[in-house]
Amino acid sequence: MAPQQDRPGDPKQRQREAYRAPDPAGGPLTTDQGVVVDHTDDALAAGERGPTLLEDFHFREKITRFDHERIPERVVHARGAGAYGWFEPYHSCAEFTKAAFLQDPSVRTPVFVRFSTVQGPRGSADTVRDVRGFATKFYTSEGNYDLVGNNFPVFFIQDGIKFPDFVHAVKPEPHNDIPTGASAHDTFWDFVSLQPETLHAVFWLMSDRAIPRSYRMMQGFGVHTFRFVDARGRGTFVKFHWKPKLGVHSLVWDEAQEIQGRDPDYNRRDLWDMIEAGHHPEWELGVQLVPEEDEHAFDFDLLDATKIIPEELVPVRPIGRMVLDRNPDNFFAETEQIAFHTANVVPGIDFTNDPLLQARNFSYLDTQLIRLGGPNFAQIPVNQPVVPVRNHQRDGYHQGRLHTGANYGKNSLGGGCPGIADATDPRAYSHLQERVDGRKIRKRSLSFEDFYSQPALFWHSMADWEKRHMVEAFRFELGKVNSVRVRGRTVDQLALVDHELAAAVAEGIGVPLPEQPEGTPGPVPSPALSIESLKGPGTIATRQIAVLVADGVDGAQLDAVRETLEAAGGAVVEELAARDGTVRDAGGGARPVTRALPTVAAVLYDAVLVPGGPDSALAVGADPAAVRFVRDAFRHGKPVGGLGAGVGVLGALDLGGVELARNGGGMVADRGVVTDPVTGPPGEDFGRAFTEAVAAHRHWGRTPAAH
Ligand code: HDE
Repeated sequence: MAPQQDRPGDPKQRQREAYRAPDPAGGPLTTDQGVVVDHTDDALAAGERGPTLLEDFHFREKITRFDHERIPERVVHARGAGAYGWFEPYHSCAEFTKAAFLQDPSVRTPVFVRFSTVQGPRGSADTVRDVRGFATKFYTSEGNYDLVGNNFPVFFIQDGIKFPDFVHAVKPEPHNDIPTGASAHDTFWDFVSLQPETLHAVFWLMSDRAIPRSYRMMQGFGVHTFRFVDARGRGTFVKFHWKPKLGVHSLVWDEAQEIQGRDPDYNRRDLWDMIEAGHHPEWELGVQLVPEEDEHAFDFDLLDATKIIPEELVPVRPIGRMVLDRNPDNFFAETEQIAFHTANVVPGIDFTNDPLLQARNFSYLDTQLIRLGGPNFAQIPVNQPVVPVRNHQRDGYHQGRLHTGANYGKNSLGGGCPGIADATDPRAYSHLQERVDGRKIRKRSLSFEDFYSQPALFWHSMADWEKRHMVEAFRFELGKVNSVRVRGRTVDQLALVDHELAAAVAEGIGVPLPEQPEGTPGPVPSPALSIESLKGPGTIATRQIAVLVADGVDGAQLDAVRETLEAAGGAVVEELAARDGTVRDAGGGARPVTRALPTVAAVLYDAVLVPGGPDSALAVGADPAAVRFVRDAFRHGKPVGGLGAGVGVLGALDLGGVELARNGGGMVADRGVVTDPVTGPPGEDFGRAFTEAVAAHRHWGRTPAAH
C-alpha cells in the first residue's frame, strides 16, 4: 500500500492521531480487558472431546463482540465510500458571507466526503442507475459545516413529509424485497405516475448522470436554496455546485449492468485506488447568488427543490476548490460512522423555508440517534469538530469523556462555566432575522405547481446521444413494470413534457401512443445541463488503458506508446495477457503482465489497444476473451487502438464499418478507432490521435453497433 499523504498542519489529521488504536505489533493478543491470551483457536472444554465451558471468558467475549458487530445501515444512502481532504477558497467571500472558512485563501479547511448510492443496501453494487450522494463535512474553525448534497441538482419531491412515501416506493417491494439497487419496478413508477413533481428528478435519473464513470467525474449540488449571511446580517440566496476537475463522464447502461457483476465495488475501488496512487481528485466549488430582493424574480420558486436556477439566468461563480488526498484508516470507524446533518451550519450560512430542507433539518439527527446508538456520536473521531465542545449535554450511551464541573446552566457552583458568548461575539451563530407571518395550513404554494417546464428544459438540452440513452432508459425501466396502467400513466405524463419522447418510449413498451397535445415549442436549451458540454479539459489523467499482449509482442512499440500515454497526463496503462506472469517480447525479453484477462473485462477499462508483433497479434486474435474485450470496448463507444499486426486483429472483427489503416499506408483515426500499420515505435500523430480519442471518453457515431 502506498504511504498516505502526510499533512502535518491539518488539524483533523492531528486529532485522528490521538485515536489510533495501539500498534498491533507492539505486543501479544489480549482480551478487551487487556489480559494477555495465549490460545485463541480452541475454546476451553471439559476434555479433548468434551463440552465447551461457560467459564471461557475469552471465547464468550470474542463471540459476543462478533454478534454485535453490525449497526443499522442508513435507511437511504446505505452504500458509500469516503475520503479525507481539504478545501480552500480562491478569495474572500466576505461580500456575501461571514463564514470563516470562506474568507482566507491561505487557510485550508479539512474535509471528509462520503459518496453513496441511495436505494441499495450496504452490500449492493456501485454502478446501479441511481442518484449519488455527495456529502461533505467541513471541519471549520467555527465548528462543523455539512453540505449534504447529491449529484443531481433537483429532488423527487417538494415537501419532506412525502419522503417516507417516496423512499418506500423506490426501495425493494415490501412483499419480496426485490429489486436491489434499482428503480425499475412497479411501486416506484406507480409513485412517479401519480406525482408529477417527481418528473424533473426522474429525467435526471433516466440520463447518464445516474451511472457515473467515477465519483471523481461527477458534479455535486446542494440542491436547496440556502442563505449566505454577511457580517452585517444581510442575507443572499445561494445554491452550491461542485464541478469535477476531470470533467463529467458516465458509463453506458449495458456496461454499468455488466460491471455490477464483474466488480460491484467499481466506484469505491476507483476512488480508493486513485487516492492511494496519488491521483487526488479535485472539485471546484461554485455558487449561484440571488439577492434577497430578487426572491420572486423567477417563474419558479427558489424554495422548490424540484427546480434549478438555469445558469443562463444566474451564472455559477467559482469560489474555491476541494482536493481529496487521504483514504480513511478504517471503513467502519470513519466512512460508516460519519454522521452528516443539514442543520450542521456555521455562522454565515443559514436555511431557507424550503419545506424539503426543513424536513431534513429534523431527520438527520433523528436517524443518527438510532443508527449510532445514542446521543454521543459527535464524539466519534470522524464526527468530532476540530474546535472545543463545551456544554452541559453529558449522559447517554457511549459517553467517552470525563466531564467535570456543573452539568447545568446557569450555575455558580461551577464558576458559571461555560459562559455564554456575548451577542456581539462574531463567533456566535445568529439566525437571519427573517420576518415570518402566516396561518397554520397544510397547503402547497401555487408557485410550486409547474412540473413540466424544467423536465422539458432538461430534455431539450441533451445531445442526441444523451436523448437516445434516455429513451432506452425509460424503455428499460418501464419495460420492467408489470402494471400496464402504470406504464400508460407514466407515458401520459411524459407526453406533457415532450410528445416525441413519450412516443418513442410508448413504442418500446407496448402502450398506446398518447394524443399529440397542442404543439408547444420546446424551451431554449441550457448547455450546462448536458454532459456533452461538461467533458472538461480533454485530459486523459487516470484513464485506464488496456493493452492486449501475448508472446512476440513488439516491445519497443509498446514502450513508446506507454511513454506517450503516461506523459500525456497520467493515464494508467495495463498489459493484459491470457495468463499472469510474463510474456516474451519479439526480442526475447520478458515483460510483466499486469493482469490475466480472465480476471478482468473491457467494461473495467476506458480504452483498448492491440499492439503489433505478428505472433502476439495472432494469439490475441485467436483468444475469444481478447476478441470479446475489443468488441465490448467498441460497442460501448470506447477508444480502440491498433498498431502493426494489431490492426489486422481489428480488421477481422466487424467494427461497424470504421475505416482502418492499410498496409503501407499511414495512421487513420475514424470515430475513436485509431490504427497505424507501423512496426516499432509509432509516429507522434498516432500518440496524439489516440490521446485525443481517450480524452473524448466515448465515441457515439458508431451506429448501429454502438450505443
Ligand atoms: Fe437525505 N437522508 N433526506 N437527502 N441524504 C439521509 O441521513 C432525508 C435529501 C443525502 O453519506 C439520512 O444519516 C429526508 C436530499 C445524502 O451519510 C436521512 C429528505 C438530498 C445522504 C435522510 C432527504 C439528500 C442522505 C439517512 C427529504 C440532496 C447520505 C442516513 C426531506 C440534497 C449522507 C442519514 C451520508 C442521508 C433524510 C432528501 C442527500 C434518513 C427526510 C434532497 C448525501 O436522515
